[in-house]
Amino acid sequence: MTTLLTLAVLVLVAIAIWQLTKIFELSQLKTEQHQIANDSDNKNNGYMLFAFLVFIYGITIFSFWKYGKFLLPEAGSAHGEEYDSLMLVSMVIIFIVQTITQALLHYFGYKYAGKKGQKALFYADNDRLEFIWTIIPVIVLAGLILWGLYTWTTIMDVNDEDDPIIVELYAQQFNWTARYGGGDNVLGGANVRMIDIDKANVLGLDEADTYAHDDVIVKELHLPVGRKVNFKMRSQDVLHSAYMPHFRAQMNCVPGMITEFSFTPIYTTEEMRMNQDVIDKVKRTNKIRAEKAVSTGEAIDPWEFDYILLCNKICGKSHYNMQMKIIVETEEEYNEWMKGQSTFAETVMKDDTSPAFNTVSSVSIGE
Ligand SMILES: [Cu+2]
Repeated sequence: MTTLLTLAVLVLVAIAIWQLTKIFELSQLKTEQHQIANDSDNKNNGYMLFAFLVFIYGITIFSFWKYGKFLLPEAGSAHGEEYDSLMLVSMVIIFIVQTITQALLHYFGYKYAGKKGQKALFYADNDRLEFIWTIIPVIVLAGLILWGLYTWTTIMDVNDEDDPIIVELYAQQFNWTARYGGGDNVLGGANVRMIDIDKANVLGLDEADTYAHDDVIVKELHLPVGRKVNFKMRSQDVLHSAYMPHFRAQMNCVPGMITEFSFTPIYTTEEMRMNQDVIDKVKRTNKIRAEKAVSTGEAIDPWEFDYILLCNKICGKSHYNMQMKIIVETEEEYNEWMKGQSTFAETVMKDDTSPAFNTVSSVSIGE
């Protein structure tokens, strides 16, 4: 590898020296005539501009066809639709404008290529043209920005209306832990200084705070469909980012402060598995898995779709594996699941050796 890099550096240095001597030659008065572009060179460059335009459009169409299927499926949260519309409209406008201006750029390069004896026209200004190309972007951008600001403030408005469930997402290198407020739906006080590894109080909950006693700590996030969730994020060590792509949600987790995000899941995991895009993705993934199983001779279980919480800040060597499964289910299923969980008082505070978590880590942490 080092040899290859050294060779590459040497080649690049050689090219740089060659180019420098050429510039030096060109800057001399007695330049040879073949170094100056003639009409035929200009014309060829004009054709090449068209060829490049075809290449740009070709690769665009190819990318849509080949990679379009990797986009996220329909949003699984109430605010997701508005977010997606904003994204789609912005992208469509950018796409149309770029397609037209790119074509014009290349066409003008061809049409007004240098010709012997032809001089460029000095054209100082045209008020009407200036007005048109100023006012159109102003109107379009103002519209997009206002719509964007409106969407942003609606999504980011975390409030206690509609009786939301309060859930803490706790980030640490390299896993997530979730905590529910329990019966009173209020999270007990916690601080990293109160972390007690011997007692498995890994979230640093305040034992003296009665609100903490019924808190439920889990390693798999369950959410009832149609009920608003207010997330409160904490980080133990470095910057992390709670990213839930299917819900169009992301919020940084910052050590020393609590950040918030709120959304309402609208489809259960089961319903999302019925989505055509998800079915196709599962099929494609399992095909790759099956091929891999044949080539390696190892049995690989087929993959099933699940909502997921990922970390979206490069927070260390196992960042890629920092994830937690999210299960959206009906209210009854959620209540049933919640009944089976033990509280902070029943686990850590009893001072026994049982683990603080209800569900043993479902995430394997790679090296
Ligand atoms: Cu992280």
